[in-house]
Amino acid sequence: MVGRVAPGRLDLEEVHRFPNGPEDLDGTLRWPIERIWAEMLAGLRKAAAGGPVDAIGIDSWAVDYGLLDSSGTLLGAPVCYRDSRTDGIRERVVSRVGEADLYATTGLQQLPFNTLYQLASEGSMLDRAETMLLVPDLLAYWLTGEVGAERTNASTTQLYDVRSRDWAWGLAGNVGVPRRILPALRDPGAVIGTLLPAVAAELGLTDATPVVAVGSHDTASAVVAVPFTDRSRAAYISSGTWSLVGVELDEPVLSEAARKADFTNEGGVDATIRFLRNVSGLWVLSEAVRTWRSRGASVELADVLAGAADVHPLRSVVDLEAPAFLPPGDMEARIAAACEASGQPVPRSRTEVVRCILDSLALAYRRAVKQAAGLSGRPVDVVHVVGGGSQNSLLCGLTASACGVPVLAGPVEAAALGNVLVQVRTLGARLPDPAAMRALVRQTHAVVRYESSAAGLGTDRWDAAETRIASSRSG
Ligand code: LRH
Repeated sequence: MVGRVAPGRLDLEEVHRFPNGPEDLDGTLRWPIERIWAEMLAGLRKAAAGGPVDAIGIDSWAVDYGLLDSSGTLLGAPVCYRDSRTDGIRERVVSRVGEADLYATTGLQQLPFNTLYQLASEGSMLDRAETMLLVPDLLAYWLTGEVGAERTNASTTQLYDVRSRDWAWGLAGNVGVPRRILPALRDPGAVIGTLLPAVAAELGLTDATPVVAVGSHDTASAVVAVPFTDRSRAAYISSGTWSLVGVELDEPVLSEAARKADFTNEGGVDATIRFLRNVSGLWVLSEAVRTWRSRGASVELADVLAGAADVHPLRSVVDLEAPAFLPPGDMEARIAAACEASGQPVPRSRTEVVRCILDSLALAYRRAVKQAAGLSGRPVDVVHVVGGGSQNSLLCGLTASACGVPVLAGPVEAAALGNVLVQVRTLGARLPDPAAMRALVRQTHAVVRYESSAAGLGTDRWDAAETRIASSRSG
């Protein structure tokens, strides 16, 4: 994405896009990092061909990393968090360090794939590792030769102390993560370095081009671009492969209730706290579509979504946060199994499957928005939806209905906007804080409003749907 920013102007131009997904290499799900790197360079070359590039910023999904040896060589392509290597590891680590202590230090949701658990599954590989670099930090290292850990993404590792804002050294020692592999932390807005001469030459850019640390966790960048008018009365949903549902705070919430609700306190840009829950996302829908296509069906997303709008609402709902929906595979079959287990009708057609996914997502959003409000003591008058899901009008309408408040949908490319906004501030733009950045987003990007009455479903319908899956959730 090329961003162009000036007073009253904030544009994005998509110059290059490529598909990305984990690949099964020798029985392990890994990211094709060499291809990601090559595609990233291809995109930068196209950007450079279009005019001067003042700076570069990288954000990506969280938690995954590459290990480098002492010569700076990558020890294998990063393993994808959806790989089964972490099965059972969380339980082992938690029994050793204690769940309450873990939460008091890191304030993090217990996702089985947190970096802490991935590292704990590495075994002797850690002996060979000199440095661990999260994916955006790894790509920035290849661009600049500089090693470091950007703070918003470091905060997702469960190895970061949310109060001292340093690595959780004691915890790392306790679980056998060597001190040396955790690099120095850097703040969003810092200049990481300039392009290595060879890279600059290959891209057609000057080697004075700075690479800026942005909110390198995609969700942190997306939250920067949520067009809040009053963040103290609003929740956000960053809706893409995952859905991150929460509120922005100045201080973490580390209460027992927050721990039990499994809420996370991730670090945001400008030392804010992203108090949120990671509640599954459109991954389940995209995997369902991928599976249908792999069996020869010609399925267009727009068609199944249009069909799903006419399906009887809330007929069957499932707990999309269940571990069964994490790995790649046949989502229709998993949904059928979950419906059977909870005594609900099994969706019979593709549109019924899609409707079940969207109803279930809206139900999960409702739960998380209510919890975010209750646990933070904040009222929620409006829910902002950003990311790919903001273009899904059926999902947005259902979300407004489920949450009982209006939804403001957009911008769709929130992460790219937040990324660019932090870069231009470093370059000198007068955007002193996220509020100023959000004012510019509001001025330049329209949102679509969905009323809570739009789907014609009352609170009682959502309550009843919740009851149907409550037993599977508590079990
Ligand atoms: C969203 C995201 C999310 C993480 C997950 C691994 O893209 O970064 O915030 O939990 O990917």
